[in-house]
Amino acid sequence: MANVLNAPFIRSFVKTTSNMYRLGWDERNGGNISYLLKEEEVAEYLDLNGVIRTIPLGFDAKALAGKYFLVTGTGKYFKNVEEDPETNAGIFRIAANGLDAELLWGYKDGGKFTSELPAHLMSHIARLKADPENRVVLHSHPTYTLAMNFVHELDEKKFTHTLWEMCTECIVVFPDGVGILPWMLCGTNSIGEATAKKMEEFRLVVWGMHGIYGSGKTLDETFGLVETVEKAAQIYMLTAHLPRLNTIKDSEMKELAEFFGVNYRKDFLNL
Ligand code: 2HA
Ligand code: ZN
Repeated sequence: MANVLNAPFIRSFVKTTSNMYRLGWDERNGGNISYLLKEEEVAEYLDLNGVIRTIPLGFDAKALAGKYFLVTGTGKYFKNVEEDPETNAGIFRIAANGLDAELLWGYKDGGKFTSELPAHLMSHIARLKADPENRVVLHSHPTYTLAMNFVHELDEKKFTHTLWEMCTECIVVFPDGVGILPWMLCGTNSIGEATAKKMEEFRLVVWGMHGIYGSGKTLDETFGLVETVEKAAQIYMLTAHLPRLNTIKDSEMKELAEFFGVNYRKDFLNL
């Protein structure tokens, strides 16, 4: 059987965690990623009957029973995934009862999946209903997005509108806008349920004064979504205290969305 460390899904996972770390978005153990794998791609590298351990999930994920996930480990640092993926991440299947993770690879030091697994799996359930091709959920603490949380109203329309105004391509990249949750205790089923509810409508969800969740079909696409929000937030934070002489007008954003044929949140523009 081929070495799983050479699998494209591990290579792209490692590359993503390293990029996020180097961008300063995932200090210490900040951030987590879950990647829904296809059974046939896992079977190329791992014995599907070789369950190493069974780990209780702590919530009901029956809607995902039999599905395979590659997920960062709890307490683990994005910085270290590249040099030792097998300790810092794991691959598991959701058991038929929907209540356990059946570990097939990883968490080598006896560890387990991220404490934010409820938010991840509940978001996967919500996103798969909106888009059957959705495979990635990622959480991060991007610097400027977080800074913006402290100085900008945490209102979905106003926050999205400000981001859209900051980069010409924003309305095309995330026409569905950004959902926002108020500050909440993290690592709980409650924040997981609240995140998943927002994910029914948005691929991006800000956790007030904490960070952001993004979802998408591939790691690149999902990373790119968060990267685009972060770039817009950076422009905002670099200019918010200066007199604004120019802006991208709502009529221009509409023109962009129509030219690129994206289904944008019309109620987030003031036309
Ligand atoms: O896993 O970012 O929200 C570390 C975190 C918790
Ligand atoms: Zn976090």
